[in-house]
Amino acid sequence: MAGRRTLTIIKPDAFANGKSGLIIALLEKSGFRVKSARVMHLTMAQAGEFYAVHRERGFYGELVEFMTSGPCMPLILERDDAVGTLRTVIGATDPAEAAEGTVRKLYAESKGRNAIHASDSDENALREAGFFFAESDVLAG
Ligand code: 3AN
Repeated sequence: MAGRRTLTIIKPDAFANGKSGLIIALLEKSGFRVKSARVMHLTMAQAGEFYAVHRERGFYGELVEFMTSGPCMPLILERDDAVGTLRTVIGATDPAEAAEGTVRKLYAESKGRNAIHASDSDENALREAGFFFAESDVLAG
C-alpha cells in the first residue's frame, strides 16, 4: 500500500527567490499537510551523502554545489498516496517539460536549478525523512 508520508526540499534557488511560501501554499492546496519543517544550509558532506545514488552521474558535482549554494527547506508532508501525488504536483525534472500548474513549471529555472526535490519511492521517503528529521520532530496523527 502506498504510504502517507513523503519528503520534499524547497531547493536553494526557490528559497532565495522568496518562493517557499507560495510553494507550500500550492502543496497544501494539493491536499498535503506539513508534519515537520526546517531551514538549513547543507554542507558539502550532507549534500554529497543525500545525493550519493547520483555519484556516478555527470551532473553530481553541479548538483552538490547547487544544493550547498544557500539555505534550503526540507519538509515532511502527509496525505494519501503521498509519494505519487507529490511527484505529479512537482512536475518533470526539466521545467521545460513540466505540466502547467506544477511547482517546477511555475518556479524552476532549469533541470539543475529546479526548485524542489521529492522522494521517488516510499522506501526513499522513509530514508530521506530520517536524513533530516528525528521521529520526535514529526507531528503525530
Ligand atoms: P528528480 O529530482 O525529478 O527525481 P533525478 O532524480 O533524475 O530527478 O535527479 C536528481 C536531481 O539531479 C534533480 N532534481 C536535478 O536537480 C539534478 N539533475 C538531474 N538531471 C540533471 C542534469 N541533466 N543536469 C543538472 N542537474 C540535473
